[in-house]
This record gives sequence, C-alpha cells and structure tokens, in this order.
Amino acid sequence: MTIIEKLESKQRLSLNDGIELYNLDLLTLGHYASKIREERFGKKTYYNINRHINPTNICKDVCQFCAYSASRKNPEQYTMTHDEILTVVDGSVKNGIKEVHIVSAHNPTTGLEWYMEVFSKIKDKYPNIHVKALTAAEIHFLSEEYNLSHEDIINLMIKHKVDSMPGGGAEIFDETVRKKICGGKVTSDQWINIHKLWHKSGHQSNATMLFGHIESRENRIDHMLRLRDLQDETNGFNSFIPLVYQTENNYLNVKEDLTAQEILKTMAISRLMLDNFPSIKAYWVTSTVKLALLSQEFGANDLDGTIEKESINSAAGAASANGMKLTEFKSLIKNSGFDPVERDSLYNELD
Ligand code: V47
Repeated sequence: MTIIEKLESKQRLSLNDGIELYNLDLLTLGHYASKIREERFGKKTYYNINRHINPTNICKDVCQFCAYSASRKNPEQYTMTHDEILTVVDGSVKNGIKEVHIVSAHNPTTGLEWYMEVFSKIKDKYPNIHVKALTAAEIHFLSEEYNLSHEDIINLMIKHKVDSMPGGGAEIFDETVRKKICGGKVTSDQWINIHKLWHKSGHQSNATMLFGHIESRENRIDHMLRLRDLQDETNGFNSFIPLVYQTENNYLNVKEDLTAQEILKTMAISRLMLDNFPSIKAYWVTSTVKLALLSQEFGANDLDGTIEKESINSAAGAASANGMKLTEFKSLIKNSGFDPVERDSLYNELD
C-alpha cells in the first residue's frame, strides 16, 4: 500500500510511514492534515487568555538549548517572592486572564514550599483561575532534590490545587540526542511515566517536542510515537505542541534556521501521526505569528494564547516577551479565514 493510500484510508501510520511523509510535497501534506482538522473542528481555531509566569531562572541543570537559565550566557539571576508572583496574577486577572502558566528553572535554593505553596495561594484568592504548572522536568528535579518519589510530588501538586500540567521538558525523546542536548535532567522514560501518573490521577496535560536543532526527522517521528502510545493508554493529553528551536544565546551553536517548509511539514505530520491527540497547537512564540497562522492550513487547530509576558523562548530570540493583544490575536485568526473560539484550559469552548 502506498503512503497516499494509507492517508486516504486513514490507516494508523508507522515510524517508516512518518519518515516517508517528509518526502511528500508540502501541499499534499497540508491537504491531508487539513482534512482531519476540518472534520474535527471545521474552521474553528482555539485560543485562550493566559499569562505566563517564570518565577526563577536559577537552574542546577545546563540544557544546551536553553537561553533562559542563569548561567554564563545569562548572568542576571532572579527569584520572585510569592507576593511578587501574586501581584503579577492580580494585574493579569484584572486584564481578564483565565489561566496562569507557571514554569520555573530548577532552583535548589528556594525549598520545596516555595515551589508548591504559591499554587494554593493563587487558587485560594482566585478559585476560577486555572493553574497550569510544573513540567515533568521540574517534578523530577523536585523529587531528586527533596528525596521524594514522583508520586509524592504529584500528590503535593494535587494538594496545592494545580489544575493541569504543561508539556515542557519533553525536548526530544531519542536517548542519544537527549544526552547531547540536556543530559542529566529528566529522562525520556521518566517524562513519559510522570505524565502517566498525572493522567492516572485523573488530570490532563500537554506534550511538547523541541525540533530544529541536532535531531533527525526520524527522531521527531519516534518522539510522536512514544506520545501516541501513552495517549492510547491514558487519553490524558489535550494538545501536542511542536516548539521550533530558537538559536540565540545558548550553547548548541546551530547555524541554520529551519525552513518554513520544514516547520509546516512537521506541523502537518504531527496531525497525521498523532491520530489520538485532540489538538495540535501552533505556538506562535516559537513558530512566528505568520507561520502559526499558516499552520491552520496544515492541521493546527489551536494557537495558544495572549501570554502577556514570556521569558524562556524570548531569551533565545523569540519575539514574545510582551505577548499579544487579544483584539489583534482574534483579528489575525479571522483575517486568515478561520473562526477564533476562546477555550478554557481543558479545551471547553467559551465563546
Ligand atoms: O521545555 C527552551 C523550550 C519549553 C528553547 O503546555 C526552547 O501549553 C525553543 O513547554 N528554543 C517551555 N524552545 C515552553 C513550553 C510550553 C510553551 C507553550 C505552551 C505549553 C503548554 C508549553 O521551551 C521548554 C523547552 O523545550 N525551550 N529553550 C529554545 N532555545
């Protein structure tokens, strides 16, 4: 059976199929990815009104791709107090946000309470604000630092009212590449297992993939398949987010940017491979706004949100430091031929 016949008959695709998909031309991939997107979502594109907070950049790990953590490349260290974090949340709530997305570096000096108690402080003050917090990488760091199991940390997250987990820290699961770009932090198996535990506790999460650095196309498909296997088992993922590697201020020293073709192909292939993931998110922060809008024609049905402020990707060159205005965000989606639909953090429609 040819790859086109497999796409026509909507067969589940294998590792070799995924690699072969890259040989198809961009518009053929867009055609098949769009077909699935349109069947499930029509012209709807989801967004949410959210605020990213990155409370500390002091990190005991040194990921080669990271420009955010305080190190030789970024000597400006900071750690916010809970009052400072709550002041940011106060302002954002006044601006109408419905989700705070809190991701920190792996700071060994703050104590476990600093990481955990801020979540319940936010929820006690604003019970309707969704707290999306702690990547699997942070959970693993905290478990090692404080000699607790992953389950213990997850129980603390539940106790402190975390609503869902972000998809960060997945990077690329292939062990050889992972060792080169972020050896020492959460392993691929641990990342998968932490999300499994979180899903089995009745909660939902997202999954990311960092691409465009030293990984191969095969590594990307392998990454997607490991996520697809877990989703078959737990059905706990809401969205898959392919993050385009940003080249500035980090140690990886990648000379060539990905082409727009390769980014859009990867977006479309994500939609085709991940047949059990509801949403594919084109994260405008790393793809650029223009490519995120175009990704709507290549399988993506979600553009994340307004963000307000962002420190991790902007440190490496992304133009996201100050987020985007809601009116502009909605107009861009509308003007590109799609219907902006506000969603909550668990993908219930609000508009
Ligand atoms: O895990 C770090 C990535 C991630 C670079 O779950 C880089 O809804 C590109 O996970 N170039 C954090 N990326 C962001 C993240 C995220 C973003 C939006 C939504 C969600 C969600 C999750 O940023 C890290 C890492 O993979 N990152 N450095 C870089 N140079």
